[in-house]
Amino acid sequence: MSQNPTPGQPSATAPPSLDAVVIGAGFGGMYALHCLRELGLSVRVFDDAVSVGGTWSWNRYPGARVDFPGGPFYCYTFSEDLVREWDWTETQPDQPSVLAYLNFVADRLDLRRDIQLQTRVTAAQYDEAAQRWTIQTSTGDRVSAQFLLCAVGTLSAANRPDIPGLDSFAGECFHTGHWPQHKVDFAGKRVGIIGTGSSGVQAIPVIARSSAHLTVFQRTPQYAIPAGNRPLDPAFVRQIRDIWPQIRRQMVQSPFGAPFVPSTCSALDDTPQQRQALYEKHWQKGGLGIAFDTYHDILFNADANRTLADFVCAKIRRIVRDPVIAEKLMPDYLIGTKRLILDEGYYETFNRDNVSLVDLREDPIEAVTPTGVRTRGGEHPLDMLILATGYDAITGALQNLNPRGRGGLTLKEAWAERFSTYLGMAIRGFPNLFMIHGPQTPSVLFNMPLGAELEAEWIRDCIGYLREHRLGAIEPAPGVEAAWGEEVAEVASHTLFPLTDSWYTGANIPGKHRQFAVHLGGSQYFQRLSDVAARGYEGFQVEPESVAVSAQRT
Ligand code: N01
Repeated sequence: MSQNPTPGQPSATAPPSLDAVVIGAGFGGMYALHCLRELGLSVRVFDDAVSVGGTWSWNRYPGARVDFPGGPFYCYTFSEDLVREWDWTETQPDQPSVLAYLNFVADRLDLRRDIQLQTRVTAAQYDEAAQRWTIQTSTGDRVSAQFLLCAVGTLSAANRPDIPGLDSFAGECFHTGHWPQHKVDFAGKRVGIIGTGSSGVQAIPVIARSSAHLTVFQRTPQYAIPAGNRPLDPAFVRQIRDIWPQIRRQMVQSPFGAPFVPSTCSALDDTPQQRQALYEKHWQKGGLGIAFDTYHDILFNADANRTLADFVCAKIRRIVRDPVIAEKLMPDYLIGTKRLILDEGYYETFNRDNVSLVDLREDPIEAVTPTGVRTRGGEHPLDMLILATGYDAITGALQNLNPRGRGGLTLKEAWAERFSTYLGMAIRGFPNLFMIHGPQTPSVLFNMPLGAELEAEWIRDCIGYLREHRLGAIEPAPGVEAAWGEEVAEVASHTLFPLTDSWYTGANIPGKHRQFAVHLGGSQYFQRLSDVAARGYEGFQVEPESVAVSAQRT
Protein backbone atom coordinates (compact mmCIF):
# COMPACT_ATOMS: atom_id res chain seq x y z
CA MET A 1 0.00 0.00 0.00
CA SER A 2 1.20 3.58 0.53
CA GLN A 3 4.62 4.80 1.62
CA ASN A 4 5.05 4.95 5.34
CA PRO A 5 7.21 7.89 6.34
CA THR A 6 8.03 8.50 9.97
CA PRO A 7 5.03 10.30 11.42
CA GLY A 8 5.73 13.64 12.95
CA GLN A 9 8.85 14.18 10.84
CA PRO A 10 8.92 17.85 9.86
CA SER A 11 8.63 18.69 6.18
CA ALA A 12 9.15 22.02 4.49
CA THR A 13 6.52 21.32 1.85
CA ALA A 14 3.89 18.72 2.58
CA PRO A 15 3.15 17.06 5.91
CA PRO A 16 4.14 13.41 6.30
CA SER A 17 1.58 11.20 4.69
CA LEU A 18 -0.27 8.32 6.30
CA ASP A 19 -3.23 6.24 5.27
CA ALA A 20 -5.08 6.80 8.52
CA VAL A 21 -4.95 8.69 11.78
CA VAL A 22 -6.83 7.34 14.79
CA ILE A 23 -7.64 9.66 17.67
CA GLY A 24 -7.89 7.83 20.99
CA ALA A 25 -6.06 4.78 22.36
CA GLY A 26 -8.84 3.18 24.36
CA PHE A 27 -10.63 -0.06 23.54
CA GLY A 28 -11.91 1.36 20.22
CA GLY A 29 -8.79 3.15 18.99
CA MET A 30 -6.46 0.27 19.82
CA TYR A 31 -8.59 -2.22 17.95
CA ALA A 32 -9.01 0.18 15.02
CA LEU A 33 -5.22 0.29 14.72
CA HIS A 34 -5.08 -3.50 14.71
CA CYS A 35 -7.83 -3.72 12.06
CA LEU A 36 -6.31 -1.12 9.74
CA ARG A 37 -2.94 -2.82 9.94
CA GLU A 38 -4.68 -5.95 8.65
CA LEU A 39 -5.37 -3.95 5.47
CA GLY A 40 -1.70 -2.99 5.25
CA LEU A 41 -2.39 0.69 5.97
CA SER A 42 0.04 3.06 7.59
CA VAL A 43 -1.61 4.31 10.76
CA ARG A 44 -0.79 6.64 13.63
CA VAL A 45 -2.79 6.81 16.87
CA PHE A 46 -2.71 9.97 18.96
CA ASP A 47 -3.88 10.16 22.56
CA ASP A 48 -3.59 12.87 25.17
CA ALA A 49 -3.26 10.40 28.06
CA VAL A 50 -0.07 9.10 29.64
CA SER A 51 -0.95 5.49 28.87
CA VAL A 52 -3.15 3.49 26.55
CA GLY A 53 -6.59 2.65 27.93
CA GLY A 54 -8.80 5.67 27.18
CA THR A 55 -11.45 5.98 29.86
CA TRP A 56 -9.61 3.37 31.97
CA SER A 57 -6.52 5.54 31.95
CA TRP A 58 -8.33 8.70 33.03
CA ASN A 59 -10.79 7.24 35.57
CA ARG A 60 -8.37 6.27 38.33
CA TYR A 61 -10.70 7.42 41.13
CA PRO A 62 -11.10 5.07 44.10
CA GLY A 63 -13.80 2.45 43.60
CA ALA A 64 -13.86 2.55 39.76
CA ARG A 65 -15.00 -0.83 38.43
CA VAL A 66 -16.70 -2.32 35.40
CA ASP A 67 -20.45 -1.85 35.76
CA PHE A 68 -21.40 -4.28 32.99
CA PRO A 69 -21.32 -8.09 33.15
CA GLY A 70 -17.56 -7.96 33.62
CA GLY A 71 -14.94 -10.70 33.70
CA PRO A 72 -14.62 -12.63 31.45
CA PHE A 73 -17.05 -10.85 29.10
CA TYR A 74 -15.88 -7.21 29.19
CA CYS A 75 -12.82 -7.55 26.96
CA TYR A 76 -11.70 -7.98 23.36
CA THR A 77 -13.75 -10.86 22.06
CA PHE A 78 -12.32 -11.31 18.53
CA SER A 79 -9.32 -13.44 19.51
CA GLU A 80 -9.65 -16.74 21.34
CA ASP A 81 -5.93 -16.47 22.11
CA LEU A 82 -6.41 -13.20 23.98
CA VAL A 83 -9.37 -14.67 25.84
CA ARG A 84 -7.25 -17.63 26.93
CA GLU A 85 -4.16 -15.62 27.80
CA TRP A 86 -5.67 -13.11 30.21
CA ASP A 87 -6.99 -14.25 33.58
CA TRP A 88 -9.68 -11.99 34.95
CA THR A 89 -9.95 -12.53 38.70
CA GLU A 90 -13.23 -10.80 39.61
CA THR A 91 -16.73 -10.58 38.18
CA GLN A 92 -16.51 -6.75 38.25
CA PRO A 93 -12.86 -5.96 37.49
CA ASP A 94 -11.47 -2.79 39.04
CA GLN A 95 -9.83 0.02 37.09
CA PRO A 96 -6.21 -1.14 37.66
CA SER A 97 -7.12 -4.60 36.30
CA VAL A 98 -8.77 -3.25 33.15
CA LEU A 99 -5.86 -0.86 32.57
CA ALA A 100 -3.38 -3.72 33.05
CA TYR A 101 -5.37 -5.79 30.55
CA LEU A 102 -5.29 -3.02 27.94
CA ASN A 103 -1.54 -2.63 28.42
CA PHE A 104 -1.18 -6.39 27.98
CA VAL A 105 -3.14 -6.20 24.70
CA ALA A 106 -1.05 -3.25 23.48
CA ASP A 107 2.08 -5.38 23.94
CA ARG A 108 0.57 -8.63 22.72
CA LEU A 109 -0.62 -7.04 19.44
CA ASP A 110 2.51 -4.90 19.16
CA LEU A 111 0.42 -1.73 19.02
CA ARG A 112 2.71 0.69 20.84
CA ARG A 113 5.03 1.48 17.92
CA ASP A 114 2.13 3.30 16.21
CA ILE A 115 0.66 5.00 19.28
CA GLN A 116 1.84 8.47 20.29
CA LEU A 117 0.76 9.29 23.85
CA GLN A 118 0.60 12.64 25.63
CA THR A 119 -0.29 14.14 22.28
CA ARG A 120 -3.59 15.95 21.81
CA VAL A 121 -4.97 16.50 18.33
CA THR A 122 -5.51 20.24 18.16
CA ALA A 123 -6.87 20.58 14.61
CA ALA A 124 -8.14 18.40 11.79
CA GLN A 125 -9.00 19.86 8.40
CA TYR A 126 -10.26 18.14 5.26
CA ASP A 127 -8.78 19.01 1.87
CA GLU A 128 -11.45 18.29 -0.75
CA ALA A 129 -9.12 18.25 -3.74
CA ALA A 130 -6.62 15.93 -2.11
CA GLN A 131 -9.31 13.84 -0.32
CA ARG A 132 -7.15 13.91 2.76
CA TRP A 133 -7.18 15.20 6.32
CA THR A 134 -4.41 17.36 7.78
CA ILE A 135 -3.97 16.78 11.48
CA GLN A 136 -2.06 18.97 13.92
CA THR A 137 -1.13 18.07 17.45
CA SER A 138 -0.16 19.69 20.72
CA THR A 139 3.41 18.42 20.26
CA GLY A 140 3.83 20.17 16.92
CA ASP A 141 3.19 17.21 14.63
CA ARG A 142 1.48 17.91 11.33
CA VAL A 143 0.48 14.83 9.35
CA SER A 144 -1.79 14.11 6.43
CA ALA A 145 -4.03 11.05 6.25
CA GLN A 146 -6.74 9.89 3.90
CA PHE A 147 -8.88 8.57 6.75
CA LEU A 148 -9.58 10.03 10.16
CA LEU A 149 -10.98 7.71 12.81
CA CYS A 150 -12.36 9.37 15.93
CA ALA A 151 -12.32 6.96 18.86
CA VAL A 152 -12.46 9.84 21.31
CA GLY A 153 -14.70 8.26 23.94
CA THR A 154 -18.32 8.77 24.88
CA LEU A 155 -17.55 9.83 28.43
CA SER A 156 -14.30 11.75 28.12
CA ALA A 157 -15.24 15.45 27.93
CA ALA A 158 -15.47 16.22 31.64
CA ASN A 159 -18.31 18.42 32.87
CA ARG A 160 -16.78 20.97 35.21
CA PRO A 161 -19.83 22.60 36.76
CA ASP A 162 -20.31 26.33 36.51
CA ILE A 163 -20.42 26.96 40.27
CA PRO A 164 -19.41 30.45 41.43
CA GLY A 165 -16.02 30.48 43.13
CA LEU A 166 -14.98 26.96 42.05
CA ASP A 167 -11.55 28.17 40.97
CA SER A 168 -11.01 29.87 44.31
CA PHE A 169 -11.00 26.63 46.30
CA ALA A 170 -7.62 26.46 48.07
CA GLY A 171 -7.57 22.72 48.83
CA GLU A 172 -7.08 19.79 46.46
CA CYS A 173 -9.78 19.55 43.78
CA PHE A 174 -10.17 16.61 41.36
CA HIS A 175 -12.66 15.55 38.71
CA THR A 176 -13.26 11.78 38.76
CA GLY A 177 -12.69 11.62 35.00
CA HIS A 178 -9.30 13.37 35.26
CA TRP A 179 -8.02 11.66 38.37
CA PRO A 180 -4.32 12.36 39.04
CA GLN A 181 -1.61 9.76 38.52
CA HIS A 182 -0.29 10.14 42.04
CA LYS A 183 -1.85 8.48 45.07
CA VAL A 184 -4.50 10.71 46.58
CA ASP A 185 -4.40 10.61 50.37
CA PHE A 186 -7.72 11.11 52.15
CA ALA A 187 -6.46 10.33 55.67
CA GLY A 188 -7.44 12.94 58.25
CA LYS A 189 -9.09 15.13 55.60
CA ARG A 190 -12.55 16.65 55.31
CA VAL A 191 -13.61 15.67 51.82
CA GLY A 192 -16.61 16.93 49.85
CA ILE A 193 -17.99 15.24 46.75
CA ILE A 194 -20.45 16.82 44.31
CA GLY A 195 -22.39 14.31 42.21
CA THR A 196 -24.01 10.95 42.82
CA GLY A 197 -23.92 9.27 39.40
CA SER A 198 -21.98 6.04 38.80
CA SER A 199 -18.63 7.69 39.56
CA GLY A 200 -19.77 9.32 42.80
CA VAL A 201 -21.61 6.22 44.00
CA GLN A 202 -18.55 4.05 43.37
CA ALA A 203 -16.15 6.49 45.04
CA ILE A 204 -18.23 7.48 48.09
CA PRO A 205 -17.96 4.24 50.14
CA VAL A 206 -14.19 4.02 49.56
CA ILE A 207 -13.52 7.65 50.45
CA ALA A 208 -15.78 7.45 53.49
CA ARG A 209 -13.68 4.60 54.87
CA SER A 210 -10.39 6.47 54.54
CA SER A 211 -11.21 10.14 55.24
CA ALA A 212 -11.90 12.04 58.46
CA HIS A 213 -15.25 13.22 57.15
CA LEU A 214 -17.11 13.01 53.85
CA THR A 215 -19.85 15.42 52.81
CA VAL A 216 -21.95 14.22 49.88
CA PHE A 217 -23.63 16.99 47.86
CA GLN A 218 -26.55 15.27 46.11
CA ARG A 219 -28.80 16.90 43.52
CA THR A 220 -30.63 13.81 42.22
CA PRO A 221 -31.04 10.69 44.38
CA GLN A 222 -30.07 7.52 42.53
CA TYR A 223 -31.00 3.88 42.29
CA ALA A 224 -27.98 1.71 43.04
CA ILE A 225 -27.91 -2.08 42.86
CA PRO A 226 -25.31 -4.21 44.68
CA ALA A 227 -22.51 -5.02 42.24
CA GLY A 228 -22.13 -8.49 43.77
CA ASN A 229 -18.46 -8.44 42.91
CA ARG A 230 -16.83 -11.77 43.71
CA PRO A 231 -13.83 -13.84 42.66
CA LEU A 232 -14.32 -15.59 39.35
CA ASP A 233 -14.66 -19.34 39.56
CA PRO A 234 -11.80 -20.83 37.47
CA ALA A 235 -14.03 -23.74 36.42
CA PHE A 236 -16.60 -21.24 35.05
CA VAL A 237 -13.86 -19.37 33.16
CA ARG A 238 -12.58 -22.64 31.65
CA GLN A 239 -16.09 -23.53 30.56
CA ILE A 240 -16.58 -20.11 28.91
CA ARG A 241 -13.22 -20.30 27.14
CA ASP A 242 -14.06 -23.74 25.75
CA ILE A 243 -17.14 -22.41 23.98
CA TRP A 244 -15.90 -18.87 23.27
CA PRO A 245 -17.08 -18.64 19.63
CA GLN A 246 -20.57 -19.57 20.79
CA ILE A 247 -20.42 -17.05 23.67
CA ARG A 248 -19.28 -14.33 21.29
CA ARG A 249 -22.12 -15.10 18.88
CA GLN A 250 -24.60 -14.94 21.75
CA MET A 251 -23.23 -11.55 22.84
CA VAL A 252 -23.34 -10.14 19.30
CA GLN A 253 -26.96 -11.21 18.97
CA SER A 254 -28.17 -9.95 22.35
CA PRO A 255 -29.81 -6.56 22.98
CA PHE A 256 -27.00 -5.30 25.25
CA GLY A 257 -24.03 -7.37 24.08
CA ALA A 258 -24.18 -9.64 27.13
CA PRO A 259 -24.16 -13.43 27.03
CA PHE A 260 -27.58 -13.79 28.63
CA VAL A 261 -30.91 -14.69 27.17
CA PRO A 262 -33.33 -11.84 27.93
CA SER A 263 -36.53 -12.60 29.81
CA THR A 264 -39.77 -12.85 27.86
CA CYS A 265 -42.05 -12.40 30.94
CA SER A 266 -43.86 -9.22 31.90
CA ALA A 267 -43.45 -7.90 35.43
CA LEU A 268 -47.20 -7.35 35.45
CA ASP A 269 -48.00 -11.04 34.87
CA ASP A 270 -46.41 -12.14 38.14
CA THR A 271 -47.98 -11.74 41.57
CA PRO A 272 -46.35 -9.25 43.98
CA GLN A 273 -44.96 -12.22 45.94
CA GLN A 274 -43.41 -13.75 42.80
CA ARG A 275 -41.87 -10.41 41.80
CA GLN A 276 -40.52 -9.84 45.28
CA ALA A 277 -38.89 -13.29 45.30
CA LEU A 278 -37.33 -12.78 41.86
CA TYR A 279 -36.02 -9.28 42.61
CA GLU A 280 -34.68 -10.47 45.97
CA LYS A 281 -32.82 -13.34 44.27
CA HIS A 282 -31.15 -10.88 41.87
CA TRP A 283 -30.47 -8.33 44.62
CA GLN A 284 -28.60 -10.99 46.58
CA LYS A 285 -26.68 -12.09 43.49
CA GLY A 286 -25.91 -8.50 42.44
CA GLY A 287 -25.42 -7.00 38.99
CA LEU A 288 -27.59 -5.56 36.27
CA GLY A 289 -29.59 -8.78 35.89
CA ILE A 290 -32.24 -7.36 38.23
CA ALA A 291 -33.33 -5.03 35.41
CA PHE A 292 -32.48 -7.07 32.33
CA ASP A 293 -32.96 -10.75 33.23
CA THR A 294 -36.08 -10.53 35.35
CA TYR A 295 -38.78 -9.06 33.12
CA HIS A 296 -38.70 -7.82 29.54
CA ASP A 297 -40.79 -4.68 30.16
CA ILE A 298 -38.91 -2.86 32.95
CA LEU A 299 -37.60 -0.30 30.45
CA PHE A 300 -40.75 -0.21 28.31
CA ASN A 301 -43.74 -0.01 30.62
CA ALA A 302 -44.01 2.53 33.45
CA ASP A 303 -46.11 0.20 35.63
CA ALA A 304 -43.63 -2.63 35.23
CA ASN A 305 -40.83 -0.15 35.94
CA ARG A 306 -42.57 0.98 39.16
CA THR A 307 -42.46 -2.57 40.56
CA LEU A 308 -38.66 -2.62 40.48
CA ALA A 309 -38.35 1.02 41.58
CA ASP A 310 -40.55 0.27 44.63
CA PHE A 311 -38.44 -2.77 45.45
CA VAL A 312 -35.23 -0.70 45.47
CA CYS A 313 -36.85 2.14 47.46
CA ALA A 314 -37.93 -0.39 50.10
CA LYS A 315 -34.33 -1.61 50.26
CA ILE A 316 -33.07 1.95 50.83
CA ARG A 317 -35.56 2.41 53.70
CA ARG A 318 -34.40 -0.85 55.25
CA ILE A 319 -30.65 -0.20 54.83
CA VAL A 320 -30.43 3.45 55.92
CA ARG A 321 -31.06 3.72 59.66
CA ASP A 322 -31.99 7.42 59.81
CA PRO A 323 -35.43 7.72 58.15
CA VAL A 324 -34.86 11.40 57.31
CA ILE A 325 -31.66 10.57 55.42
CA ALA A 326 -33.37 7.57 53.79
CA GLU A 327 -36.07 9.86 52.40
CA LYS A 328 -33.46 12.25 51.02
CA LEU A 329 -31.86 9.29 49.22
CA MET A 330 -35.16 8.18 47.65
CA PRO A 331 -35.04 8.33 43.83
CA ASP A 332 -38.17 9.49 42.03
CA TYR A 333 -37.54 8.84 38.35
CA LEU A 334 -38.11 5.75 36.20
CA ILE A 335 -35.49 3.20 37.25
CA GLY A 336 -32.92 2.40 34.57
CA THR A 337 -33.63 5.50 32.50
CA LYS A 338 -30.51 7.10 33.94
CA ARG A 339 -27.58 4.68 33.85
CA LEU A 340 -28.33 1.97 36.42
CA ILE A 341 -25.56 2.08 39.01
CA LEU A 342 -23.74 -0.87 40.54
CA ASP A 343 -22.47 -0.12 44.02
CA GLU A 344 -20.48 -1.65 46.82
CA GLY A 345 -22.17 -0.52 50.05
CA TYR A 346 -23.37 2.90 48.86
CA TYR A 347 -26.54 3.24 50.95
CA GLU A 348 -24.82 1.62 53.98
CA THR A 349 -22.25 4.44 53.87
CA PHE A 350 -24.90 6.88 55.10
CA ASN A 351 -25.04 4.97 58.42
CA ARG A 352 -21.48 6.03 59.17
CA ASP A 353 -20.82 8.79 61.72
CA ASN A 354 -18.26 10.49 59.45
CA VAL A 355 -20.61 10.92 56.47
CA SER A 356 -23.17 13.67 55.94
CA LEU A 357 -25.60 14.20 53.11
CA VAL A 358 -26.56 17.61 51.74
CA ASP A 359 -29.73 17.54 49.70
CA LEU A 360 -29.11 20.24 47.09
CA ARG A 361 -32.77 20.31 46.11
CA GLU A 362 -33.67 21.87 49.46
CA ASP A 363 -30.27 23.38 50.29
CA PRO A 364 -28.62 24.45 46.99
CA ILE A 365 -24.97 25.37 46.53
CA GLU A 366 -24.43 29.14 46.51
CA ALA A 367 -20.69 29.13 45.96
CA VAL A 368 -17.43 27.33 46.45
CA THR A 369 -15.19 29.33 48.78
CA PRO A 370 -11.43 28.98 49.39
CA THR A 371 -12.21 26.80 52.40
CA GLY A 372 -15.26 24.79 51.41
CA VAL A 373 -18.72 24.81 49.87
CA ARG A 374 -21.37 27.30 50.91
CA THR A 375 -24.95 26.17 50.56
CA ARG A 376 -28.02 28.18 51.45
CA GLY A 377 -27.94 26.45 54.86
CA GLY A 378 -24.35 27.43 55.67
CA GLU A 379 -20.65 26.69 55.11
CA HIS A 380 -19.26 23.15 54.79
CA PRO A 381 -15.52 23.38 55.53
CA LEU A 382 -13.41 21.10 53.31
CA ASP A 383 -9.79 20.16 52.67
CA MET A 384 -10.55 18.39 49.40
CA LEU A 385 -13.32 18.74 46.82
CA ILE A 386 -14.17 16.01 44.33
CA LEU A 387 -16.24 16.72 41.25
CA ALA A 388 -18.12 13.58 40.25
CA THR A 389 -20.18 15.73 37.92
CA GLY A 390 -20.07 13.63 34.77
CA TYR A 391 -19.47 14.45 31.14
CA ASP A 392 -20.65 16.29 28.09
CA ALA A 393 -21.47 12.79 26.92
CA ILE A 394 -21.20 11.21 23.48
CA THR A 395 -20.95 14.40 21.42
CA GLY A 396 -18.75 16.54 23.73
CA ALA A 397 -15.33 15.12 22.82
CA LEU A 398 -16.12 15.22 19.09
CA GLN A 399 -17.20 18.84 19.31
CA ASN A 400 -14.11 19.72 21.31
CA LEU A 401 -12.04 18.16 18.53
CA ASN A 402 -14.10 20.27 16.12
CA PRO A 403 -12.82 18.97 12.76
CA ARG A 404 -13.25 21.17 9.68
CA GLY A 405 -14.96 19.42 6.80
CA ARG A 406 -15.98 20.49 3.30
CA GLY A 407 -15.85 24.24 2.67
CA GLY A 408 -14.16 24.78 6.04
CA LEU A 409 -17.36 24.02 7.96
CA THR A 410 -16.60 23.04 11.55
CA LEU A 411 -18.40 20.26 13.39
CA LYS A 412 -19.60 22.77 15.99
CA GLU A 413 -21.22 24.75 13.18
CA ALA A 414 -22.66 21.64 11.54
CA TRP A 415 -24.12 20.49 14.87
CA ALA A 416 -25.10 23.92 16.19
CA GLU A 417 -28.82 23.05 16.25
CA ARG A 418 -28.78 19.24 16.44
CA PHE A 419 -26.23 16.53 15.78
CA SER A 420 -26.76 14.32 12.79
CA THR A 421 -24.95 11.24 11.55
CA TYR A 422 -25.52 8.29 9.29
CA LEU A 423 -25.42 5.04 11.28
CA GLY A 424 -23.53 6.94 13.98
CA MET A 425 -20.44 6.17 11.89
CA ALA A 426 -20.12 9.11 9.49
CA ILE A 427 -21.18 12.74 9.06
CA ARG A 428 -22.20 14.44 5.81
CA GLY A 429 -19.72 17.18 4.90
CA PHE A 430 -16.88 15.34 6.68
CA PRO A 431 -15.72 12.79 4.09
CA ASN A 432 -13.45 9.93 5.15
CA LEU A 433 -14.12 10.63 8.83
CA PHE A 434 -15.41 7.67 10.83
CA MET A 435 -16.49 7.53 14.45
CA ILE A 436 -16.32 4.66 16.90
CA HIS A 437 -19.08 4.83 19.53
CA GLY A 438 -20.35 7.98 17.88
CA PRO A 439 -23.74 9.52 18.63
CA GLN A 440 -26.64 7.36 17.41
CA THR A 441 -24.77 4.06 17.87
CA PRO A 442 -25.61 1.64 20.75
CA SER A 443 -22.30 2.69 22.44
CA VAL A 444 -22.92 3.04 26.18
CA LEU A 445 -25.92 0.71 26.20
CA PHE A 446 -24.08 -2.23 24.68
CA ASN A 447 -20.97 -4.14 25.75
CA MET A 448 -18.54 -1.34 24.83
CA PRO A 449 -15.44 -3.37 23.90
CA LEU A 450 -17.55 -5.65 21.72
CA GLY A 451 -19.41 -2.73 20.10
CA ALA A 452 -16.08 -1.04 19.37
CA GLU A 453 -14.81 -4.21 17.72
CA LEU A 454 -17.85 -4.54 15.49
CA GLU A 455 -17.64 -0.88 14.44
CA ALA A 456 -13.88 -0.98 13.81
CA GLU A 457 -14.29 -4.12 11.69
CA TRP A 458 -17.01 -2.37 9.67
CA ILE A 459 -14.72 0.63 9.09
CA ARG A 460 -11.87 -1.69 8.06
CA ASP A 461 -14.13 -3.43 5.54
CA CYS A 462 -15.44 -0.11 4.24
CA ILE A 463 -11.92 1.23 3.67
CA GLY A 464 -10.98 -2.09 2.03
CA TYR A 465 -13.95 -1.67 -0.31
CA LEU A 466 -12.91 1.89 -1.22
CA ARG A 467 -9.37 0.77 -1.95
CA GLU A 468 -10.52 -2.20 -3.99
CA HIS A 469 -12.76 0.03 -6.12
CA ARG A 470 -10.23 2.86 -6.34
CA LEU A 471 -12.55 5.28 -4.58
CA GLY A 472 -11.01 8.23 -2.79
CA ALA A 473 -13.75 9.60 -0.55
CA ILE A 474 -16.96 8.50 1.14
CA GLU A 475 -19.62 10.36 3.08
CA PRO A 476 -23.35 10.05 3.76
CA ALA A 477 -25.60 10.86 0.79
CA PRO A 478 -28.13 13.72 1.08
CA GLY A 479 -31.14 12.85 3.23
CA VAL A 480 -29.86 9.68 4.89
CA GLU A 481 -28.89 11.42 8.12
CA ALA A 482 -32.40 12.77 8.64
CA ALA A 483 -33.86 9.31 8.10
CA TRP A 484 -31.30 7.80 10.49
CA GLY A 485 -32.11 10.43 13.14
CA GLU A 486 -35.80 9.56 12.84
CA GLU A 487 -35.04 5.88 13.22
CA VAL A 488 -32.97 6.45 16.37
CA ALA A 489 -35.73 8.60 17.88
CA GLU A 490 -38.39 6.08 16.86
CA VAL A 491 -36.57 3.17 18.55
CA ALA A 492 -36.10 5.27 21.71
CA SER A 493 -39.75 6.36 21.72
CA HIS A 494 -40.85 2.78 22.41
CA THR A 495 -38.87 2.83 25.66
CA LEU A 496 -39.04 4.88 28.85
CA PHE A 497 -35.57 6.42 28.35
CA PRO A 498 -36.65 9.71 26.74
CA LEU A 499 -38.98 10.47 29.68
CA THR A 500 -36.08 11.18 32.04
CA ASP A 501 -33.55 14.01 32.00
CA SER A 502 -30.18 12.30 31.70
CA TRP A 503 -26.89 12.50 29.84
CA TYR A 504 -28.42 10.16 27.23
CA THR A 505 -30.70 13.06 26.26
CA GLY A 506 -28.16 15.86 26.71
CA ALA A 507 -30.12 17.26 29.67
CA ASN A 508 -27.15 17.23 32.08
CA ILE A 509 -25.29 20.02 30.28
CA PRO A 510 -26.81 23.50 30.59
CA GLY A 511 -27.67 24.84 27.11
CA LYS A 512 -27.09 21.53 25.30
CA HIS A 513 -29.89 20.65 22.90
CA ARG A 514 -32.11 17.72 23.84
CA GLN A 515 -31.64 14.81 21.49
CA PHE A 516 -31.49 11.13 22.32
CA ALA A 517 -27.90 10.09 21.60
CA VAL A 518 -28.00 6.29 21.71
CA HIS A 519 -29.37 3.76 19.21
CA LEU A 520 -31.28 1.33 21.40
CA GLY A 521 -31.45 -1.42 18.78
CA GLY A 522 -28.42 -3.33 20.14
CA SER A 523 -27.81 -6.36 17.93
CA GLN A 524 -30.29 -5.07 15.33
CA TYR A 525 -28.07 -2.05 14.87
CA PHE A 526 -25.06 -4.22 14.08
CA GLN A 527 -27.12 -6.30 11.67
CA ARG A 528 -28.05 -3.03 10.00
CA LEU A 529 -24.36 -2.12 9.61
CA SER A 530 -23.73 -5.49 7.91
CA ASP A 531 -26.72 -5.02 5.59
CA VAL A 532 -25.52 -1.55 4.53
CA ALA A 533 -22.09 -3.01 3.68
CA ALA A 534 -23.60 -5.98 1.84
CA ARG A 535 -25.55 -3.55 -0.37
CA GLY A 536 -22.38 -1.76 -1.45
CA TYR A 537 -22.45 0.84 1.36
CA GLU A 538 -26.01 1.86 0.72
CA GLY A 539 -26.74 5.43 1.76
CA PHE A 540 -23.20 6.65 1.18
CA GLN A 541 -21.88 8.66 -1.74
CA VAL A 542 -18.37 8.06 -3.03
CA GLU A 543 -15.84 9.83 -5.24
CA PRO A 544 -13.20 8.34 -7.53
CA GLU A 545 -9.64 8.62 -6.24
CA SER A 546 -8.00 12.01 -6.63
CA VAL A 547 -4.58 12.27 -8.21
CA ALA A 548 -3.14 12.82 -4.73
CA VAL A 549 -4.67 9.65 -3.32
CA SER A 550 -3.65 7.61 -6.38
CA ALA A 551 -0.10 8.90 -6.12
CA GLN A 552 0.01 8.00 -2.44
CA ARG A 553 -0.94 4.42 -3.26
CA THR A 554 1.60 3.82 -5.99
O1 N01 B 1 -21.68 11.18 35.75
P1 N01 B 1 -23.27 11.37 35.84
P2 N01 B 1 -20.80 9.95 36.25
N1 N01 B 1 -24.35 20.65 40.95
O2 N01 B 1 -23.61 12.36 34.80
C1 N01 B 1 -24.32 15.80 39.45
C2 N01 B 1 -20.14 5.76 33.15
N2 N01 B 1 -19.39 5.25 34.26
O3 N01 B 1 -19.38 10.29 36.00
O4 N01 B 1 -28.31 13.93 38.25
C3 N01 B 1 -24.62 19.54 41.61
O5 N01 B 1 -23.98 10.09 35.83
C4 N01 B 1 -25.45 15.14 38.74
O6 N01 B 1 -26.69 15.53 39.27
P3 N01 B 1 -28.05 15.41 38.35
C5 N01 B 1 -21.59 5.36 33.33
O7 N01 B 1 -22.14 5.07 32.08
C6 N01 B 1 -19.09 3.94 34.24
O8 N01 B 1 -21.16 9.55 37.61
O9 N01 B 1 -27.68 16.02 37.03
N3 N01 B 1 -24.59 18.32 41.09
C7 N01 B 1 -25.10 13.68 38.99
O10 N01 B 1 -25.45 13.29 40.28
C8 N01 B 1 -22.16 6.62 33.92
O11 N01 B 1 -23.54 6.77 33.74
C9 N01 B 1 -18.43 3.40 35.28
O12 N01 B 1 -29.04 16.16 39.11
C10 N01 B 1 -24.23 18.22 39.81
C11 N01 B 1 -23.58 13.69 38.89
O13 N01 B 1 -23.17 15.03 39.14
C12 N01 B 1 -21.37 7.68 33.21
O14 N01 B 1 -20.07 7.16 33.15
C13 N01 B 1 -18.08 4.18 36.37
C14 N01 B 1 -23.91 19.36 39.04
C15 N01 B 1 -23.08 13.29 37.53
O15 N01 B 1 -23.47 11.98 37.27
C16 N01 B 1 -21.33 9.00 33.90
O16 N01 B 1 -21.21 8.79 35.29
C17 N01 B 1 -18.38 5.51 36.36
C18 N01 B 1 -23.98 20.61 39.67
N4 N01 B 1 -23.71 21.75 39.00
C19 N01 B 1 -19.04 6.05 35.30
N5 N01 B 1 -23.58 18.95 37.81
C20 N01 B 1 -18.09 1.96 35.26
O17 N01 B 1 -18.22 1.29 36.24
C21 N01 B 1 -23.70 17.61 37.81
N6 N01 B 1 -24.09 17.16 39.03
C22 N01 B 1 -17.63 1.34 33.99
